[in-house]
Amino acid sequence: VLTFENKKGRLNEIITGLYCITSEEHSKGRSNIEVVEKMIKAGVKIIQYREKKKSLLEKYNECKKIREMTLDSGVTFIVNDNIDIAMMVKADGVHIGQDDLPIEKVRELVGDEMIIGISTHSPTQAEDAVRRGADYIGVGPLYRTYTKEDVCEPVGLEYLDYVVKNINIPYVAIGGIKEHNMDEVLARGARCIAMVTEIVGADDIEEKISKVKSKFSRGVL
Ligand code: TZP
Ligand code: MG
Repeated sequence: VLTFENKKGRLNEIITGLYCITSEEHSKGRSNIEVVEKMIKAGVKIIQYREKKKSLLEKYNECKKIREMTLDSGVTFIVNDNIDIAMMVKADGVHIGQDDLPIEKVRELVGDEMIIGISTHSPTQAEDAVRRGADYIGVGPLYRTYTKEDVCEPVGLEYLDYVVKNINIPYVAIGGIKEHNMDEVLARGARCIAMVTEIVGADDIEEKISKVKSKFSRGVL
């Protein structure tokens, strides 16, 4: 099982392939835990816990469980929003947004070993994230998405092009990406793609992951 220490040295390898994100409200009656179980079974290598509808205690308990599951299977585990929970369950990383605490302050809290990812929507935000010490950035939403409560307009694929060309930390493309449009994202140079509803809302999660997986070159996942 990998530890934080060797993960940070392998970020390029870790932020690769399909990056799965939870959302119980889009999971067709399945629990986050059930969904994560299926993701792991299907061979997903990085999972983010993102849950906007539950109490801190519920989220903490689910993250504790998912930390156990991901450690057992060597899957990288990132917690969205809650730095406190990420630290308490010893997640591999935390994912924050533009309106969260400054990256430098988050770094002070979590230490050098934890992965910090931040969502970005423009070249300025990407450059800023790199300067402030983010380990990877989210790039999007590339397409229209209804998953985020505060629906943000698509940033356009040109922003992805900018990142591919100019940003030298790992990045994950996100927002409205599906099995049917992911080829376009890969063709523009993305190596890591995040999906929420395409995976958690699939009738057969494992079958969907296997189809998506086959679209990544070399079948990496
Ligand atoms: N950040 C930017 S878009 C998005 C997040 C969390 C939601 C993506 O969800 P989906 O279902 O993959 O479009
Ligand atoms: Mg957030």
